[in-house]
Amino acid sequence: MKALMLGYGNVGKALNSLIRERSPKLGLDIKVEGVVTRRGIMLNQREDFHPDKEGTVLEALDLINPDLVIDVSSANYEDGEPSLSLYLESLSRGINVVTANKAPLALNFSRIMAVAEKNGAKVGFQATVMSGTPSINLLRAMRAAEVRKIRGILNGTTNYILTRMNEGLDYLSALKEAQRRGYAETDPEHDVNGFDAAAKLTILANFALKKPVTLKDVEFSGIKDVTQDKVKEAARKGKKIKLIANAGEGSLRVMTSEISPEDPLYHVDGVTNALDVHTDVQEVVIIGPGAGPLNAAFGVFSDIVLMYKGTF
Ligand code: 80F
Repeated sequence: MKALMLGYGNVGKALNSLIRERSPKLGLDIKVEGVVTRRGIMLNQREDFHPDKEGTVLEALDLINPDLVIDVSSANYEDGEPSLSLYLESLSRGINVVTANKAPLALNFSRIMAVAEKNGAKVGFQATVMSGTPSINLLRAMRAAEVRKIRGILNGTTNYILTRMNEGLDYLSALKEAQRRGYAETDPEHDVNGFDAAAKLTILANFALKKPVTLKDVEFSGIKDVTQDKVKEAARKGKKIKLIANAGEGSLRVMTSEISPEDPLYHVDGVTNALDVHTDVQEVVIIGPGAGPLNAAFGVFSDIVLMYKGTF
């Protein structure tokens, strides 16, 4: 199988290693024949990116004619480009897409899925929500139930920062640690102002609650007004401040909240994320790493394995 990859940062590099190391054991024959970044197109596989050619990702699509397109490029919340055009063109040619990039889906979920369906192509997006912890793919397995409400901690960077602040570290040092560990977005403002969690909630609302919403429909704020004093004050009351995403009847919201130990989200610390899904049959809570290059790459790779070796 020929693959074209857009983006080659922390996640792209981790994914390349996963594909190389794990595909043979799983009976998958994947060859990444092209990698595109802002610097051009790399046609021969190398550990470090060196462009072999100038050109855009759409030119690379024509050049390589892949079976699979993988998007591990930075989120562009202005218009979702160049990823959006890449998905629409690939899907209209019947080429499957797997992505870790939330922006195109948070801005144009319905449009992308309609093109996929019309052309019998698939879109994998597990890594966009909770990285390698099955959230989207858990929901795929729960299709027989009707999802009524979703609540979660959906951003690893902010949960890591809040946890470290609770341990006494200042905000900026905690953010720097999260960046060093590869948890943060290319622009970390997208994490701390709630944008990233709002994008994930938009994707979940579309997929699980079948609401045709976009990022504009989410009311969100981040953690920038959380001070050390506020964290300490919450701790004195036996509580913790968490950035909570909520989607239910009518409301789509991401905001900080003081929660107590009885709340299943209270014990979710560090880069760990959690998703509490209420369906008409049962409530399911899933907890696991929400960020990290290997974790996000694992989410992408899991989609590829499910697409070609399982059911999707
Ligand atoms: P990084 O900045 O390392 O790399 C981005 C790559 O995209 C670079 O190669 C860059 O050249 C390329 N690129 C940017 N704009 C381009 C353009 N216009 N054309 C071509 N190439 C372009 O970013 P990461 O960390 O590798 O992330 C890649 C994608 O994975 C992004 O969309 C992330 O949102 C997504 N992702 C990353 C995660 C992580 O842990 C997690 C899941 C998805 O919860 C949190 O705290 C979240 N911040 C993490 S979610 N790194």
